[in-house]
Amino acid sequence: MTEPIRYELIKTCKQSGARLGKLHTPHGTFETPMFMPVGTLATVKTMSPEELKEMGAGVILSNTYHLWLRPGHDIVKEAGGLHKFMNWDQPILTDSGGFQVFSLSDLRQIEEKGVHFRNHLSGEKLFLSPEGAMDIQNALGSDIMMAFDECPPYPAEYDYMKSSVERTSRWAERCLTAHARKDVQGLFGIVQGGEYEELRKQSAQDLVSLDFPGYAIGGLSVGEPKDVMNRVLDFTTPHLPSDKPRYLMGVGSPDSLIDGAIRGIDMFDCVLPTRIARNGTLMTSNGRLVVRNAKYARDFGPLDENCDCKVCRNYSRAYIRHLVKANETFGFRLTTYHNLYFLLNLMKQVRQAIMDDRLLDFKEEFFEQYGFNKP
Ligand code: PRF
Ligand code: ZN
Repeated sequence: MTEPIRYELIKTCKQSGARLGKLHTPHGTFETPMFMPVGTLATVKTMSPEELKEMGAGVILSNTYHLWLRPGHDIVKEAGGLHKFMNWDQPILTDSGGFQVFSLSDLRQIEEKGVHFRNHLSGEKLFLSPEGAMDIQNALGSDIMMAFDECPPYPAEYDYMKSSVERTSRWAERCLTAHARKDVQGLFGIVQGGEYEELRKQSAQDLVSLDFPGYAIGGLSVGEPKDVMNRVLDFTTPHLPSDKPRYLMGVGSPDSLIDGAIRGIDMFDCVLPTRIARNGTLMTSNGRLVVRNAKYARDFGPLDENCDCKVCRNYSRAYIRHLVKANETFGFRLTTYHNLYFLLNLMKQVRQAIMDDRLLDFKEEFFEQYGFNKP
């Protein structure tokens, strides 16, 4: 049987240790490190698949939990799978629903078998298990499926975290057993363990012994300080095999993308660029810009003078400010397009810096201009 997912390591940055690679999937190949735009409900909010391709998005993420609730994975399957349903013929990764159950629903109750919780829309009682999450993702037909895990809050007690990690490992094994389309969909394991070195090591070793085609690092970007996240990455990645991709879940701020790449991360996703775009906040080479601000009312320059995206080439801050303030849909399309382009372009620069063995220098330059080095 040929493996549906194959990671190709191209080179390691001599200055930082970051990895330049390619991930081959049944719907094509993308370069890594890569940022994956989030299309929760089978759409990257306000963007068409054509626009996503045009801006260089090579892979998108969607969500098991949301598509299960609406329109229902049976309907997506009947359409011919998620790629056909949404007219996106490139790679798709689906998150398992584990994290969404914990972040969106209330009244959840965790058992060995799975999680009982209430639908965040209707209040209806639901149950999701490792087997259920595999069944839904098999129906969606994503290229990369994620194991059903528990993402405990930060901070969590050591003893709770230990039992949670052990359960997440047992769930990962059940996911592998339940996964019914191993020839056409890859399944990634998710390392948990919070801030505890011993538990991260245990979690990584448990999952690596199950031999997944890729590994995610979950349970980060849940409110911990940045140096905690960097430290966890530093002591976790050495336990992951270098011939498999590593995916840092739910991380999308420019500084964390660079810090993650430096620590050997290959894939990232986050709602941040698309979510802040819809309230008028832009990522620019000079830091965040809140375009609703009165000082932009007569600013006829581009959102970012260093950006060559079609928004920055054609529309002004004053115009976009007007649209966003008037709640015009087109304004949100423009801000979303620019923010996604900005992060995809940042990752392109990161890949080039790895190629040139200068990612630490690039970080210094980028942080300086973005304003992270300011007191
Ligand atoms: N697990 C899953 N999805 C996730 C996370 C996780 O821990 C996170 C953590 N920030 C984001 N998305 N399944
Ligand atoms: Zn732009």
